[in-house]
Amino acid sequence: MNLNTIANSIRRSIVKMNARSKASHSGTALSTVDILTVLYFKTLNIDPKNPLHVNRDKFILSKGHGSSALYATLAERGFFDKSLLEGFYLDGGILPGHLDKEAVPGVEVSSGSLGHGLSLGLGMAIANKVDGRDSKVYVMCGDGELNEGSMWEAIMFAPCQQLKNLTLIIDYNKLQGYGRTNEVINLEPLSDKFTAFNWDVFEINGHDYTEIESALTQTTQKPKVIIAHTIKGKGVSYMENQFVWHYKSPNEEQLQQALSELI
Ligand SMILES: Cc1ncc(C[n+]2csc(CCOP(=O)(O)OP(=O)(O)O)c2C)c(N)n1
Repeated sequence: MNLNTIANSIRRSIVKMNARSKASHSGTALSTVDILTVLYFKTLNIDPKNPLHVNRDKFILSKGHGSSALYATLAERGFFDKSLLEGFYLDGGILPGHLDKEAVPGVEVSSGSLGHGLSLGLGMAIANKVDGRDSKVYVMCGDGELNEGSMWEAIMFAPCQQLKNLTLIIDYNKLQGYGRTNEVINLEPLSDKFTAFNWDVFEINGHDYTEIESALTQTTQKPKVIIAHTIKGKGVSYMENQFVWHYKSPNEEQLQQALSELI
């Protein structure tokens, strides 16, 4: 299966999950899918049959309100049965609206309260280094999540520890919970900020599989940040770059339109 086919299947799961449970955050989830697809189907050293093996790479979705994307990706990769997705965010289901590491195999960290994933990943990267493991740690955050001061504490700390096994991926979809990122708290010049904090910086199109894979696999001597330019709602025409899809869930007609576009 090619990556585009896999990503479309994940996107179909996401819109169905959010329509069924009337959940928010469809746009949030859809912007991450191409990166998750490359990570889980090309890059990460993981084994769905042995999800806790000690030498595995770890991925943390720090923007835990995009949970539907990670659950759908893990199911697509075979960590658990896709039928569990049907109970997402519903009474009786086992997949909560924000990420729960106890819910299903493959979720490394419970998240949803923004600003914590990088610090947790940093600790895991230090543990790998101390224990002499080659395993890598990848953390994805939102651009709005960079409003959290705790993010910048971790961004300062990682280079001091020379954590070349740590990668931060910024899902830079330019929208957040209360509007456009450059109007809420402008992050620019973002690349210069990370360079000044002593990270190796890669800036890519977060929907181009070649660029994603290339940035993920570059070896560095410092912690790596991938500033991934993405589109909130990517793949569903009426959701793309539309702030309201941070909150709304698709009705039946909108769901059918989305599914017809994701083939
Ligand atoms: C500590 C904390 N404060 C506030 C929120 C409420 N909240 C949920 S999503 C969101 C916006 C996140 O924007 P961004 O990181 O850009 O993610 P996107 O949905 O755009 O991908 C906020 C403020 C939260 N989840 N955690």
